[in-house]
Amino acid sequence: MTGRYEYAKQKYAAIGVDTGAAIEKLKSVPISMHCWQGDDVGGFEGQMSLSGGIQVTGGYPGKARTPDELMADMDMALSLIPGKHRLNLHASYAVFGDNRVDRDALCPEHFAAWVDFAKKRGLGLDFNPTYFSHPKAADGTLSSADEEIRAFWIRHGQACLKIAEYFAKELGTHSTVNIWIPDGFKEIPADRSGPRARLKDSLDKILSVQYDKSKVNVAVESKVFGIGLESYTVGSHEFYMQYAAKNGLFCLLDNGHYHPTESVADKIPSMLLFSEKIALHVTRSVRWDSDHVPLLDDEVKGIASEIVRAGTERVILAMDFFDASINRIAAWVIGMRNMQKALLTALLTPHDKLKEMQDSGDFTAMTVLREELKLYPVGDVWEAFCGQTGVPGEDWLERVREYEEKVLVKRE
Ligand code: RNT
Ligand code: ZN
Repeated sequence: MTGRYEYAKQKYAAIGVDTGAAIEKLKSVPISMHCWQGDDVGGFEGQMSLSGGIQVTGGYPGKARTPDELMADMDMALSLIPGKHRLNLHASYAVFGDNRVDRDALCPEHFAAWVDFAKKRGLGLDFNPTYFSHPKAADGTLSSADEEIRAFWIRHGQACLKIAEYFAKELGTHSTVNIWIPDGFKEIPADRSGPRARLKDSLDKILSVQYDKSKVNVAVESKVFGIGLESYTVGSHEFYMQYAAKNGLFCLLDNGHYHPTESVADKIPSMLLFSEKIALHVTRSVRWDSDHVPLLDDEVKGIASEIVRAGTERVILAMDFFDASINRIAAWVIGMRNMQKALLTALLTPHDKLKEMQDSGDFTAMTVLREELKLYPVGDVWEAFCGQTGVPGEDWLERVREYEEKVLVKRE
């Protein structure tokens, strides 16, 4: 292996790329791993099935049913993912003792078990209010025309900011709160403006609570449409892009939420000319927001390239997929590692050289170098990165299989 890494190191050095620096950089890029891949976006409230125009398909055995099971599964996944990362929680994953409360009354104490978990592992926590899978979310949330419903969801958003503030304080690292709502219509609306005006007002009210803006980042996530909500989405891209810009929030781009020919990679450098930071949900974009596990494909590589060119600290990275048709732990590992492989590929690219070629109009040389690079030995650098961070290179599925036999299949 050392021999192969040495060869790769020299090969990259010849085009001005330092593999050691790339590995060190990759170690410093945290990705927020979403808890919801482990239990099909179920959460711990128990009473409702998934709603909000999103859907999980597949019936692979071994879904986590309790906080302990989910935490154990996340540990298993993290043991196979190189580097130090973060956890992304949804409000529906509150760990209640005897005092169950509704979403508008959630408090830090309901997430103490998660803080404890994160502290022991040195992980940061990010957060998401849950505006779906709830009886009051049947006909809209923050854009609802029913003022009582809307007020309930505003209180939920406010409660979530306080919880994220608690995460940041306890863990000594920032916390990103991402707001996504499913609100929309199956039928062509008669009024497109009213719901958006109400959403705007609701967001203003949520953000009007006192919270530590130096530690809590708020992001807003748009989408094109949801299942059963095909004709209109209140929180559209234009809506949130403008809202984020005006209010100093992060605009969050989920690459499953655009038309199939739109490129999120191309949006990143445009957005970053106007905002210091943006946030991403990385998924595999398969027509409707299907939430397949991300592959190491051109789309993810293109996104990673833009992140590296912009500076990795300017793009807040989170994953968002929920596939129940394959082993859920393997799904986490595949998705997270693919994002890292894409970042490594981008870190091993001589961007300055390529840029010079573009600026001087030498598109021949630019194309040749880029195409030759595709067969460079990135895999050997990846193996070295895995070795240095103490996780298996390619032979990790065995461990997932063992865990499946010992733990997962017994859950049915
Ligand atoms: C849904 C959004 C949103 C959710 C999570 C569970 O279309 O992508 O981010 O996937 O909040
Ligand atoms: Zn998303």
